[in-house]
Amino acid sequence: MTHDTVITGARVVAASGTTMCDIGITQGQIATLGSALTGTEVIDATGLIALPGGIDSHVHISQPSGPGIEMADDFISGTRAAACGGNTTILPFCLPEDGQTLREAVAAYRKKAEGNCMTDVAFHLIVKQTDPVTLGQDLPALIRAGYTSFKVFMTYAGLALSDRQILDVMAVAKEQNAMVMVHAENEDAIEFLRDRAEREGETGPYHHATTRPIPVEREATHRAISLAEIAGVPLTIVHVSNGEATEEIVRARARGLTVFAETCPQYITLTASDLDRDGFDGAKYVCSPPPRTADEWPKIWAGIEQGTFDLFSSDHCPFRFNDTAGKDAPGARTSFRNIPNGIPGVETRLPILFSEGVVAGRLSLERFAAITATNHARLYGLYPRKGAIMVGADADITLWDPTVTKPIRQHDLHHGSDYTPWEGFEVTGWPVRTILRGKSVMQDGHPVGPPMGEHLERGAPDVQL
Ligand code: DUC
Ligand code: ZN
Ligand code: ZN
Repeated sequence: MTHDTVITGARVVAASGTTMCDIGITQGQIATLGSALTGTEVIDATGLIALPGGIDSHVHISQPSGPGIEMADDFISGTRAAACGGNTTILPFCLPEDGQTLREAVAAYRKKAEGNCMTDVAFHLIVKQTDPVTLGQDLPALIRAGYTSFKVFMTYAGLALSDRQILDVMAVAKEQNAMVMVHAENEDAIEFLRDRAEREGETGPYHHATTRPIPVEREATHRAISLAEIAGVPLTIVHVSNGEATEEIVRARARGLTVFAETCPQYITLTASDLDRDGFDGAKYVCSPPPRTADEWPKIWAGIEQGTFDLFSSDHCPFRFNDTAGKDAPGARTSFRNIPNGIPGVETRLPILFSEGVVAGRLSLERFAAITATNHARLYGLYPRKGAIMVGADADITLWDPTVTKPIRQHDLHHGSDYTPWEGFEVTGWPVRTILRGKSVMQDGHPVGPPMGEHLERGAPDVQL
């Protein structure tokens, strides 16, 4: 059988293990893994590593961010950056505007994505209200239509849900078989600390970090787990930043609870001191939970290596720095409260983990594939179509050159932000080709081809990782 495309010469990180083989692709799917395959197009990948295309299950794109504030990425630039960073699927969050129903928000978000994506996409929902229409009609209908995961917040005025509301939402997840993702930080504790900091004149970007200390996250993590236990649902704790919150997850699992956990590059490479950089530069690092001290990095690494963390995502939440619609928002220089919250990272997530994890000898290629692609596909209902190199799956493959060493530079990136928090951070290993359903969407650092990304149908979460 002649294939449409054959990739030859690569070390292939397949679902069945890592092996030297050819990959035969026909009609956008992996048709054969074997030797001496033939194809109309032949991609010589000698010296390269073929990994499943990255799935970044935590990104924010074109998300409503408050009056006068604009996210730096829409679907065009966000998925372009994702593809250039070795990703083939991303899952952004659909957040209703004030006054919009969840169903209206999903319809509008679908429209924004349509025809504009260089990767495939699927949406999580954000549940910010618990009225009878949302919980009784919209949310169940959307879950049944394949929006099988949603995020709830324990912080932020206008987004934070009370414990009772979280339980009510979890009850819907249980009934409809959806995954609840939790942003775990204690809003009242943050408000107390913010008010005190402002009274004492501690208003610079650094105090974003001092007013969201580790106990704020540890307590909320414990509470979220307890609420999920009471409701009888699995849950995912997103963007875990420190060792104490990680311990809560380890303890919960030891009690037999089904808890999944996600961490991100910022929690193994950045510190709160970055928020204390000269002038207003610290604003470039304002995200929640905030980066901690370097003492926390080995604790997060231990969680990555030992399997506490199932997911390694970017939490890409991009704003421009030199922009009054971004980090330089009105009032941002007089109080950290007004600095838009989030950092760009969809294009740098995989190179940072490859370099710091695989090249540094902390992670096997198989574990890298699991926490950057396979587990995301399983947990969010995209497996076996997505997330692994195996016969019958979509031909979503990223070719890596493990020998390239270079500093990360804003100049080389494709996101809409005007900076990267990792400027000058040196990495070894870089994706040189991203293949989506058999077609190259990035080659040698440049986006190629038309935006062929599709919105994906999703199934129920697979909680047997
Ligand atoms: N939570 C996120 O998941 N992303 C950005 C900001 C936030 O609080
Ligand atoms: Zn969050
Ligand atoms: Zn996020």
